[in-house]
Amino acid sequence: MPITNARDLRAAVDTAIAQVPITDIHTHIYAPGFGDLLLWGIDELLTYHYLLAEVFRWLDVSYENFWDMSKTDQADLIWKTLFVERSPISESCRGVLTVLERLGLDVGGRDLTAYREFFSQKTPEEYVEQVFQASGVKEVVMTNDPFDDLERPVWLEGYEGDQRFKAALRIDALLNQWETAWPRLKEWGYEVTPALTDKTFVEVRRFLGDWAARVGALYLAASLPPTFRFPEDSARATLMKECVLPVCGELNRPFSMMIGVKKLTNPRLRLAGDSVGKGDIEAVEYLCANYPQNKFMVTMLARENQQELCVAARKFRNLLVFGCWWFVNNPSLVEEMTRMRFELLGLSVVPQHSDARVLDQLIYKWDHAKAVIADVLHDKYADIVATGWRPTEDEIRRDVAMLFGGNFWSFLEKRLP
Ligand code: FIX
Ligand code: ZN
Repeated sequence: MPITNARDLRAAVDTAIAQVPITDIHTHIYAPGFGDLLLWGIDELLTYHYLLAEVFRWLDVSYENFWDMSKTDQADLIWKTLFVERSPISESCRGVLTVLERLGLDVGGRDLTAYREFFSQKTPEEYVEQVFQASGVKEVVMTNDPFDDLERPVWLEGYEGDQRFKAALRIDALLNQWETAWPRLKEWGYEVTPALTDKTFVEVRRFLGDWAARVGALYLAASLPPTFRFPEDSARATLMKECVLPVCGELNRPFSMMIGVKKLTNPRLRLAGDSVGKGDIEAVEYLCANYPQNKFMVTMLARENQQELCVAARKFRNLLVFGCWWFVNNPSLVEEMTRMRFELLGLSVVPQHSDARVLDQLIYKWDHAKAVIADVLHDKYADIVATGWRPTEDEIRRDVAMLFGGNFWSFLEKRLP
């Protein structure tokens, strides 16, 4: 039925977004089969690196003393500092409260012991089900790094897979630290040398092919600094040109570039020590223009890059813009970016990914994102309804399914002439 009034339009958009099964295309959570690599529960939520960055603004304990504390003690200190002694208004603090509220816990009671008691009753397997149910997530894409010494053995010891947890091959170490990566490839039986010879290229391609097959990678991915340039006379650009792009082309898999992170600006904050810088859109445009058969998924960390990224995607059909990453994953910026993307790219975008590091975060990252996307999408429909266009509920459900998974899957299947 064509929708003819504002109330029905709002209801149709909200219902479609509330019911859509989500494909979360980039996370750092693991399937239960990875054991302790799957982080969940209140202490993991409270010691999330976003909150670490915020708590240190108030703390005068030394970094070293903080890191020497147990996770429970760290969580206690963060709860006291950010939730009890001050109102938890930041997006990351609000996220913890959204999770507790959605799990039916007494948020107003502020009883950390009671929250811990609740989680102590759960098993990882049952909790994965509960969180996927509560967040509306159907499947997530993990971040799988063969250079990670805790993760690699799980794959080599025959991890059997889990339909809810897809894989993506993460190759930051290969591209950004070749000087320390090549000895490891050698150790694993690949005949590489520090010099980027043809033989080394063949072996690096073999390494990528082996691991892409082993994990069943949906795409290959790397985070890149603001200084990332292509073309460039560097190991990174050369390895991308000679190895990553050919392998991605062969497998018809996208290469995902997460551009704009300055690693360890404050190394004493560890994972919380990274910061942002404006990236170079020309590198993205050059890659899309000169490798038309390759597919690129791009998200950029700096607010200042967002408009030019949308415009680049208007030029190149082999470019999929996705997610409001990390420091732009705040309601005010998600709204700004989503509105701009819908206005410049229509529905041909993946508006969000969760980047969840703790399983429970799927609940708040998607709750918060869906609320903003629903508002923006509603406004866009309302604008066309005002012209006399009459969308139907099925059409709105179709559009929403594209945004929360369909665009990603069809981009994966896409073969470029
Ligand atoms: O490079 C990435 O995938 C980033 O998302 C992470 O490194 C970062 O630590 C993070 O968790 C951001 O949300
Ligand atoms: Zn990430």
